[in-house]
Amino acid sequence: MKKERLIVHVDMDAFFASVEERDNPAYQGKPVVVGADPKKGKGRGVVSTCSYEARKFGIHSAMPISIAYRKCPQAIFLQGNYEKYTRVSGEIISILKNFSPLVEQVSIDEAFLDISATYKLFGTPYEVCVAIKNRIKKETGLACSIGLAPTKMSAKIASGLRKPDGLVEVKAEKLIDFLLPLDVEVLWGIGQKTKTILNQMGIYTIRDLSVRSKEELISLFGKNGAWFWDLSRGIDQSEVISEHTVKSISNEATFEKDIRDKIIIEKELALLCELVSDRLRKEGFKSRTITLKIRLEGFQTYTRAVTLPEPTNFSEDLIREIKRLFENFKTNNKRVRLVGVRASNLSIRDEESLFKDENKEKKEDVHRAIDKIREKFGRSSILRAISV
Ligand code: TTP
Ligand code: MG
Repeated sequence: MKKERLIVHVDMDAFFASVEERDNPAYQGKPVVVGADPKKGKGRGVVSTCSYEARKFGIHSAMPISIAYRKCPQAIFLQGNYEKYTRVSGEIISILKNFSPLVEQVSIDEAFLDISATYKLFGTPYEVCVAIKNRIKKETGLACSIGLAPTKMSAKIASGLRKPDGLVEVKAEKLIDFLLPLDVEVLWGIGQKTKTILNQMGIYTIRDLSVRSKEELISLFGKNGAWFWDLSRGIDQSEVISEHTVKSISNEATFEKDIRDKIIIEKELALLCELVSDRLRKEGFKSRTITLKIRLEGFQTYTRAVTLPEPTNFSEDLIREIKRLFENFKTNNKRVRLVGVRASNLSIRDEESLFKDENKEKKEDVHRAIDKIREKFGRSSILRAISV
């Protein structure tokens, strides 16, 4: 069984218009339309977005600006500042990264987070969402809506349900009940064309779809049919892909000249272990598989790996394991040209019950303190004896 996931979808409310209102208090509470210049009703182009106040007049994104003008000539029409919105978007993503390293930005104003491994640091999953909303409000002055659910698709649907300033949680045991009454078009991949075909078959809601056989859907829509069938039952394994979903962290060094002296090689390896464990801690990971890479004179390259019973990001663990791998490696009296250390099989730092082990926690505190000192004074200020 796959572990239950907690996915958050954040979508800013009336994004461009809200930024404009924030920066021009005189606009607040008024209908604000961002888009093409209406030129007193003769303008061409469309509405990018509008404030919720303007939506009361029937104005919406992608509507011709001339129609928007006709519906509400007294609205504040702005051409917008894309550079500014991009900057604010970046600020929001930075805020989100405080709550999980797994953040996937999907458009200028929306992102997914996988908080399965990190929510305990902040309270319940619901409390994480409240904290995200508060922090975005406090730091950017803007409101967002959030969906919290076991899958990406349902989180996205949930965030749209109580806009603006909404927060909707769909618990795993309620996922099917949540999906069944919804219109089929909310399912990912169902556009106007597919919807029309489904409607012709008498399928309007997800419930209608879920009672059809998988084979029937496959015969109609090919591979997509299987995907629709899964989605209608809440099955959606798609993962939150952060910009750099890191698979491994490694550092290597080439000696200025090929080396035979084991002490020098061990010193270099210890330094590489320090660098790798620094990066693991900084990026919030622990690793279970540590790999030694050795290139000998003549360019033959070898790797030796060990998988640990428990993940770690402590440099002394890496140094111990790498040292052992190196001791068991036969150089056949050849000189070494390059060495490398790789940490893979990564998990997010707080995934395991790290708070249960007091000793471990203290050790982590020490490492964090060392990291801080290094940040301040440079990495050479504290190095374990062997790598000095
Ligand atoms: P959306 O999130 O779709 O809309 P929104 O944030 O304005 O409003 P909502 O509260 O419903 O989420 O899009 C985000 C921004 O992208 C929006 O502020 C402007 C821009 N955009 C366009 O320029 N053209 C469009 O057709 C749409 C849909 C959005
Ligand atoms: Mg939005």
